[in-house]
Amino acid sequence: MNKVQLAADPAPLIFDRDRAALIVIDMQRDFLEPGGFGETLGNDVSLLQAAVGPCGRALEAARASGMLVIHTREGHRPDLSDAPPAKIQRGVPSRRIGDPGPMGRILVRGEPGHDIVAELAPLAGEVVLDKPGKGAFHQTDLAQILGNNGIDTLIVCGVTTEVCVHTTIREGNDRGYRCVALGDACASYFPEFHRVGLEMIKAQGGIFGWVSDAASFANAITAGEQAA
Ligand code: C5J
Repeated sequence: MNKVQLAADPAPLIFDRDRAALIVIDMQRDFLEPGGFGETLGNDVSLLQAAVGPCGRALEAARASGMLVIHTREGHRPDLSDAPPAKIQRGVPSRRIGDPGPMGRILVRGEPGHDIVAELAPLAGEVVLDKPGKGAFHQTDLAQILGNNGIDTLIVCGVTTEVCVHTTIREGNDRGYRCVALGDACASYFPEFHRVGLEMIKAQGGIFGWVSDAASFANAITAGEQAA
């Protein structure tokens, strides 16, 4: 048991470092770089850059402590057989899922846009989880992986705060995991949604979980290491 005390809202959280996983949600070129899925929806993708540095700090600390690291990627099979028509047809994007773009076909697995940004590239041996939906539990083997590793606490960062980060935290919370969002390591195309998304997680005594930040997480697991 490697007990860690994490500064968080609405209250500090004590967890076992050996039973925690860092989940980095969808830090993909399709969301963060011009010409990808995020921009086709009319968003200013530069707003997501704020999360890159803090995600990197959280990753560095998790790697140094030997914590389980999981990267997720939202995307679809090249034949789009796992993409719900309602998702493909929704809205009036400049390009739809599967259409060719400057980083390859939009939100399709194996295309350059589907890759995780270079700064946060997964290391050999880290789990890379492809998901067709917003939540990381939906139609994936995440629960199996977490169960096999004895995980009970999820430290979550990535993009976007109110969409895939929130959906994953809600899914994790309902499945009995302690879920912590690292606020500065999350970002949204809508700063107000980011702010309110984090508020929603920690409201009502932590209705979905806790909110902390990358530096507090790094300090906590490093301190846990020294005490171990
Ligand atoms: C979105 C995501 N925003 N990763 N996906 O469509 O949050």
